[in-house]
Amino acid sequence: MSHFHQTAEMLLPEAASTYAPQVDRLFWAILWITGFFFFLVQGALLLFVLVYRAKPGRPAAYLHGNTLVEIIWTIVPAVILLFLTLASQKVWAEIRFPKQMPTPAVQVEILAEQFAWNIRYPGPDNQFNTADDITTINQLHLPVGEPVLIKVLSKDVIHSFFVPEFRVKQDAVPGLPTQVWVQATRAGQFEIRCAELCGLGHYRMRGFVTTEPAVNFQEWLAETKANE
Ligand SMILES: [Cu+2]
Repeated sequence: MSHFHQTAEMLLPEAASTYAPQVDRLFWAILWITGFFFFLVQGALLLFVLVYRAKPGRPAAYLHGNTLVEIIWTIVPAVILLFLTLASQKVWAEIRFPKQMPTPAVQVEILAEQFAWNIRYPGPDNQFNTADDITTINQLHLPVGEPVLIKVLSKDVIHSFFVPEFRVKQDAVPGLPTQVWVQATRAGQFEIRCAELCGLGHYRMRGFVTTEPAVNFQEWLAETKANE
């Protein structure tokens, strides 16, 4: 890997989900394109301000417009935007379209409330809200290498479930259950940050994600159940 790429990757949180690299590629593509045009336009602006500034004896020019130039500066951004839309759409569909979500190995429900994350696993019967459910507060454990379906709910106001390393950010809206899926690619410890200002305690609405081998995950579930 080149030195540049190492430096660039340090600007983003580490990638810990299967689709994180695709999201990052889009991010960099958009940043490079918009960055290039930003400097191009600002440079031209500066140049024009200097070159065409008021000078004694030089009358202001009257320009009615230039159809050719206008067509070019409309078509070029349109083509770029179309390209970005198509590229984004593919990734978006893979991550967010329920029909394209992989069959989950594990399901978990996350109920946000001021100011905590209530986490619920369905237990052996795979049904939520039954006696064998396993519940925790602010402690989300996931097995590495297995698709997990996360149901996102809210008890009170709008929160947002955000795990930067997974490249997942999903609003938790009262009355509107939503779902995301994630497959962790490495074992580690990450944070859930609430990404929607949800009240005075918003700053301390923090959860913890532990990704671990499936065996350890199952052990943790059993332990958590036993300690309930
Ligand atoms: Cu919140």
